[in-house]
Amino acid sequence: MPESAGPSVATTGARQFPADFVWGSATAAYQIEGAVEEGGRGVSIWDTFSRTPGKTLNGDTGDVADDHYHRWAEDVQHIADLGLGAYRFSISWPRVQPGGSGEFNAEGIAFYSMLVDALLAAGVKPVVTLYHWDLPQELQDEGGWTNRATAYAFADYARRMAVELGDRIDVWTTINEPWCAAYLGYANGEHAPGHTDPVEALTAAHHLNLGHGLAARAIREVLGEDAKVSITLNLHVNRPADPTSALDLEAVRRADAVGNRIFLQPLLEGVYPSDLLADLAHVTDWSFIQPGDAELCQVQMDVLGINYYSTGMVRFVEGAGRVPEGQTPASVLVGVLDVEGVPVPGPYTAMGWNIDPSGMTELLLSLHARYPGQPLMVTENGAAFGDEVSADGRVHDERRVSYLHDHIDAVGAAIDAGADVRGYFAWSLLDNFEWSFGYDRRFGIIRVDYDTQVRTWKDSAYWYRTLATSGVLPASEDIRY
Ligand code: IFM
Repeated sequence: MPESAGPSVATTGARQFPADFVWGSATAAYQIEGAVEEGGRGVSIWDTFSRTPGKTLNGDTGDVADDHYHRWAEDVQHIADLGLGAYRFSISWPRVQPGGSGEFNAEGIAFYSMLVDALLAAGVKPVVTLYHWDLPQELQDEGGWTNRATAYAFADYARRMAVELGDRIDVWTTINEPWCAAYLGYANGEHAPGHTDPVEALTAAHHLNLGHGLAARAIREVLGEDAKVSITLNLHVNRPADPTSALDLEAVRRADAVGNRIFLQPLLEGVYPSDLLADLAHVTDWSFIQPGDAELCQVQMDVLGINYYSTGMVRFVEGAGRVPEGQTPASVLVGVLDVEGVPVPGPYTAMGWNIDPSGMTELLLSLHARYPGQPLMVTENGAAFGDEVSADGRVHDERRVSYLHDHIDAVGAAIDAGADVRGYFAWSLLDNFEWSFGYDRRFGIIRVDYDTQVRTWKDSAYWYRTLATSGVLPASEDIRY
């Protein structure tokens, strides 16, 4: 059990956040729950994908993960002990509706109801994500997100969750990172369902946008206009390899259109960008976007969730284009756009992602400039490092503390410059199943021993507690056990 927070932090010269700023941490169902064959849960595309040889590092699956399905009470206690105001988690669609349509599963719904009640009893606001990539396999068998019907099935599921969990949820986030679901899932095959077809990916991107609009409307039909709805996007900060090159600046525009504005513009403006449609006219006729769809994608959002980890760099290369090994691609469709990802200078995290807090400020301010009235929330930010347990039994993850410090400072800088940022969620509460990287990459501020399931607070958890309970950014060295 963690020791007490101790005296409050000295405030001289330290960055102070607004009193109502929300400090939270985030997880996702498939990454932590385990118990994939318990409680009436159906099969998800990640069960299928991770059990397919060669798809994940070491053949890891989410079968057990952090065993959160059984240890949820302990995990809620950690959240409370951290002094967090909110907890962002996702609902496993196949746990509450095993086939993705038709019958709902009372046992699955009861699990989330219990979790929500426990959070509220601990004074923690539940921030729910309805889709964090674990599509029911039965829907994938019908085409998954390339099938327009999936967007409507998603809205039905959202409606039922609104009925079941009702006003106990603080923020309803429809979808986490549709970019990953569409492009990593359907274009480069790195994520479930593992397809490699650019047109499928663009179709999926549209149906995810549509699913968001339909689901948000369904939630508000059940709970009224005051229900807070949101979506979480992983937007890309793309920089030109040569800032003086008109062609490289053109590459940035193309990568921005296919990576960012394909989501932002329908969701926030009710239109698809005309430059995007033209850029990819040689790949698709976009006939999967039906008249009136773009307008349906747009709903007024109480908060726009932003996940930020690193920056990207691109250049224009006629007729070619590959994303460098180990780099986060500016877009997995860059190849068909004569855009090439360029290695970004380090330092790097264990994911191979460059560490650049200035991108956080830049992204928040660019969103504020484009959508001045739109409140923002950083729904994920964090870093994987090769953490070790030291001889003293502690995990001295100073690189993670420093990463969090610098990025939260960058959020503060954006607020100072006028961005309306309402909260910050550290990714992740716990070490967990990092998708195709399995358990090899640890993002948690709490360590999980996967043999014993023992949770151990890393130094970053102690540091984050000081911040969450004071609202003042502690120095990176300020670890209070
Ligand atoms: O673990 C993921 C999470 O599921 C979605 N956003 C990025 C994280 C780190 O890769």
